[in-house]
Amino acid sequence: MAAKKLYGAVESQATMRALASLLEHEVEFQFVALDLNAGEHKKEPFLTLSPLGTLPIFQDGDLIIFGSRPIMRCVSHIYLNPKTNQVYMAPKMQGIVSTWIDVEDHHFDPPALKLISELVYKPKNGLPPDEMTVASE
Ligand SMILES: N[C@@H](CCC(=O)N[C@@H](CS)C(=O)NCC(=O)O)C(=O)O
Repeated sequence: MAAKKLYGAVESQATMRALASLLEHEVEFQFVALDLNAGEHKKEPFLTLSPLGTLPIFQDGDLIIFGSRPIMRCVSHIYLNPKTNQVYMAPKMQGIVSTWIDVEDHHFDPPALKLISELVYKPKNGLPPDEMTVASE
């Protein structure tokens, strides 16, 4: 069994972010698919790995990281790949990168997720989008 594991769900966009980073850095790992609908991620042993009960979770030996952005940052530092050139070594540049990762996480992602839900998933399931929500985002 691989020492490195990504626990996630194929329908989770946060899992896809972590997956993209691992693949981009050519890391060998085992993908462990959890059943979100069955609430597998809210039960042990996963709750110990991810106390907020969210996916994805990355396990690399004794290192456990939850949250797609922390996983991406960790992967890009541990498995530094000169080809992808994603890591700034200069502390000032790291500060700037942290700022914009935070902005994306808190200001771009939440409205984007609402729009995806209204404009992609609802129509896919035969439901009309909520025009008020779409307009407000
Ligand atoms: N900011 C977190 C969000 C994690 C998150 O909310 N993941 C969703 C799947 S995309 C999840 O675990 N949902 C199940 C739940 O919250 O019960 C990240 O990027 O990893």
